[in-house]
Amino acid sequence: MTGTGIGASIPRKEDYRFLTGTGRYVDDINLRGQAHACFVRSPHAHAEIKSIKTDKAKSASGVVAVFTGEDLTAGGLGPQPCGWSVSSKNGDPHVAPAFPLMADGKVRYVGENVALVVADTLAEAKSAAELVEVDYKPLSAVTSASTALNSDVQLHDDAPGNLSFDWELGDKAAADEAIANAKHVTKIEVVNNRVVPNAMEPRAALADYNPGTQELTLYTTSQNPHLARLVLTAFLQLAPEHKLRVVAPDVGGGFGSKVFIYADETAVAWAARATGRPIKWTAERSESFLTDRHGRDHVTTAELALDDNGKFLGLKVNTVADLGSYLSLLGTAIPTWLYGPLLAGPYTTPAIYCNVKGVFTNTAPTDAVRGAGRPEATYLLERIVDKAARETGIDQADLRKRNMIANDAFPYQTPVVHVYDSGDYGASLDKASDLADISGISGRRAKSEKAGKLRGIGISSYIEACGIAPSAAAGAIGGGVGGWESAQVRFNPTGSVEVFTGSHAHGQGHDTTFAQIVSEGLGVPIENVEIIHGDTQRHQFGMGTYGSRSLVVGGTAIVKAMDKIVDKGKKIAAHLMEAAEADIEFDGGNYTVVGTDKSLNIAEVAFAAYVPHNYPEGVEPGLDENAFYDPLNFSFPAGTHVCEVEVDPDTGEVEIVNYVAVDDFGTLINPLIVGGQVHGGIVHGVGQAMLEHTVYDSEGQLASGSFMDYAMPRADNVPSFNVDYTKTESPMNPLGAKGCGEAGAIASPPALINAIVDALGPLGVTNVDMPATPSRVWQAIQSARAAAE
Ligand code: MCN
Repeated sequence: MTGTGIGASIPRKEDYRFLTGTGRYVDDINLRGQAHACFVRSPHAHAEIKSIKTDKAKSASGVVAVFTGEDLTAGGLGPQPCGWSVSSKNGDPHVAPAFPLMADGKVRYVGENVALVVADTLAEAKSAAELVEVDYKPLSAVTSASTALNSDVQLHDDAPGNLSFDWELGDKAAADEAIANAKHVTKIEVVNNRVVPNAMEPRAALADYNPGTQELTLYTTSQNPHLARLVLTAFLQLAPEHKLRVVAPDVGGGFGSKVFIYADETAVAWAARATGRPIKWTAERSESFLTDRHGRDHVTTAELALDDNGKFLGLKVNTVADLGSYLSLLGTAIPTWLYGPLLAGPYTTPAIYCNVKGVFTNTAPTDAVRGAGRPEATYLLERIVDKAARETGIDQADLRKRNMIANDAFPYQTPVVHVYDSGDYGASLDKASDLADISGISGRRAKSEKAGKLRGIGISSYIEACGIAPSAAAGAIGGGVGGWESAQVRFNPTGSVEVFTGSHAHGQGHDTTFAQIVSEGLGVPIENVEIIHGDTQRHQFGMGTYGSRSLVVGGTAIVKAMDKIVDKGKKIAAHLMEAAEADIEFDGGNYTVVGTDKSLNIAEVAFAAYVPHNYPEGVEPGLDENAFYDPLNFSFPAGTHVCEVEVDPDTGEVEIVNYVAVDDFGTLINPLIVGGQVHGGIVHGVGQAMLEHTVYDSEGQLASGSFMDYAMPRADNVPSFNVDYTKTESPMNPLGAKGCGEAGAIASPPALINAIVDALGPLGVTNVDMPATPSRVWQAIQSARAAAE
């Protein structure tokens, strides 16, 4: 398509400011008289705090104030909430120990907040932080969830065995029966490694209190400023909702880690009011490593039952999920409701059972990181399906195809909650297989062998649930908030349009794609459309951005508001053209009297709405409409990714030589942006699968707490991707769209690991855990060779 409407691959409007250094991030904002904050953080993973002495720090040069947890509690601030209730299989609610804003007599992970120092300059705040004297009594720590379940180390008195919940989903008896009667059962144990989200811009806060109006403004790096305000006011008692303004201006990436409002930002906001000074805090990279919410960290065993035709009969999954030291906002939801219901994948497996134990350890709390639960489900499923193909001797693509849900089976009810909206899973698999030339792999393998290398190819057919979430569904399974989104579409008198959305863009290109939707829907030039978000004072309420929801939920809210604008405009146009409303058609920005050449542009109608000298009786002036949209279902993007690797058996080095992604995101608003999201997602997953290794040592120190120790993927770790699409429109939203922001991160880890296992298969290797670093791959090769001797 040409032009700027839906389907046009236009460059991002926002790139001008990002590429010219004129973006406005929290740290770019400076207020008169601002002071600076530095946190004193626990150096111990587990310790009692016997005393905290702040006198020396308080009298240090430039210090404005020093606060501890006692001050915050005395100031009325509550503990940090967990926003999702999960029940154990015996019906007990999950155990939710208090998560204080600052350590309360005990610290439970390295980096936990112990005190806050505020000073005139950052250097003074840092120096004074060194003078805060904390007397710790170190305790033993436990940093692995499986160990924690049977450890003498107890993190919380109210969580015996460090267990928060023992959750289940599905039909255990049916899965057991399928396994008992199967022709073949494939068993697997997989580790889904812990990852640190590492957004380009670290978390930051700048808080400003106006004693005249009692208004507190918090500029912060949030993916959902309205939700932050809700948590700060409803749960943390920071301020009344109408007296707190949260602004998330340009935000340099989040990847899930900025969904939550953290203790640091909360403490800074409270301290600004307590001291009467604006206070700024920007996390340093090592603080981010220690204190941003981490993701994944599952150990799972599973069994897949197959009949003699390779049909999946049942799947049984047991997962131990590391929750970290405390329950984060969505910490209970990610390894349960965002994981278990995805275990059907694109397949017809009739009996599925999943058990998840959520466990506390002396590590940073875990929560949503790009994909959040869905990468873990997909990784397990696509690894076990691949293993089953090897064990049964059925071709990997063929085994998947035999088990895929048929095209005419939609809406499709899985045995684990979800009803899939639409899809053609076989089409993506076929297209990806062709593009990756799977059938030609033996020739390429032979060539690699001649060069002393091993070559392998891996498939990952995924499905994911995005567009979180239908409010009733979220409420029914323990969610604390609704999943709707809101929009306001406002015509200005001169014909430009301002669109306010509760979604928040921090790299996803909403300024462009949302403007494309509005430009097409209202027939207004795209340069006359402004997308406004990220400020609780400018837009009434919204649920923010996560779970690839912004287009399918937020975009639909915009469509609904536009519908109201068009309808109201029709009344005005009918009056101005002296015609019946029923005879007016709206198309391409023009209201026309059917069958005549009488026509008015929507900009003329907008002007009349604000200068209503000649105006229909009973119609309000103005052209400004609001809509709230609550989705009826999730949307279910799906696809197949194929990865081809070459492994150097002497060094264990893996090179990704080809990567094909075929995704179904329904209608694409902007294929250029979607392609970018797919690229970013794949690299995110490749990082987890090949490089990113979060290591806590036995004392609970984060041994991989910097970019020197934690390898993020770089451009030379990936090839040029071959990205393509299939299309089944989602019937769940008027755009027919499905979300795309997480798909790459969900699909790519199993594609890569399956490719490595395929390459090493001839040596007898059946498993390589993520991250498949050269040393791990080399070791797997050595062990296989030793076993073969
Ligand atoms: N889009 C489209 N056509 C579709 C689907 C989406 O044109 N069929 C466009 C959308 O209009 C939007 C973009 O693609 O401009 C992503 O849309 P969507 O899938 O709705 O995802 P969200 O906008 O809700 O973004 C959230 C998602 C998540 S959950 C994470 S994590 C993530 C991601 O997006 N974090 C990101 N992508 C990121 N990209 C950047 N640069 N930075 C992050 O932190």
